[in-house]
Amino acid sequence: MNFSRKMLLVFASMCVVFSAVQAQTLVDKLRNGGSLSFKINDATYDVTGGITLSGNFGEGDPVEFFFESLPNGNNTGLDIRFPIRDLISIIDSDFEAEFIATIIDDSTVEWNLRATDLGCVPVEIEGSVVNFRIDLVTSKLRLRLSQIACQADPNGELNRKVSLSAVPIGGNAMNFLTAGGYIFCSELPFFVTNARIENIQMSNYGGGLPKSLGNVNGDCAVNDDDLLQVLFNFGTNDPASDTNDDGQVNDVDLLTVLFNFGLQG
Ligand SMILES: [Ca+2]
Ligand SMILES: [Ca+2]
Repeated sequence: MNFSRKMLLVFASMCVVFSAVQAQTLVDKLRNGGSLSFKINDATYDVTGGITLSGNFGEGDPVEFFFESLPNGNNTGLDIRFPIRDLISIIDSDFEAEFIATIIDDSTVEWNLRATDLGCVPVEIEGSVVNFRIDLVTSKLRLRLSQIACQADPNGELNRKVSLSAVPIGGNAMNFLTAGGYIFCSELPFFVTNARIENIQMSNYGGGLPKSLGNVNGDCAVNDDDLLQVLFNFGTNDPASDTNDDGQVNDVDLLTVLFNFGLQG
């Protein structure tokens, strides 16, 4: 064992002994996970104006939404940006929707979307594709987090384990999507059409800890198991122990484990 590795081991031991695990809120755990597994199980839609329709969406496909801090956001690290079709599959547009996060309390996050001028986009309505000039989309989602046992994503979407469930609270006032514009993309008054999606039922999961935070053994904690795995694979190219995917297990990966030691997903 060379000198630098000895020093790292000493440093490692000190970090483990003195590691003060700060209390993490459920919102912190959501952020640490890096993404949300999002799945709509059902929702109702009501369209009025140029056409009148209502019905149920039924079950959608699960989607992984990645967290970031967007320029228009509140620096929560929980904003989400994605093509609008990932949320509402009947809108065939890659318009990037920006859901801005607000932390309501230690276990509740609200996301708000306001998008204008999506242009003339194809929308699938009851099996037919109709062009819709969408001038305004608004949406709000308020999700309450609760801790669940560390487990594989029940939606089958994330490639890490999850430790949080996120369910909508506040009813239709807090969970909806509206779209307004002109059906057939025609700016005549009788083509003005508004749509509202509500009664949203969802299964969302998050939390857990990615490999990039030093959780190399795929559970929901950064602890001595991860430290030992990195030390035993030190100097190899073991992909599971390579926290930053640079092809080497070295000091950088060890420090990643140490700096995040004590984190719980
Ligand atoms: Ca671990
Ligand atoms: Ca590495």
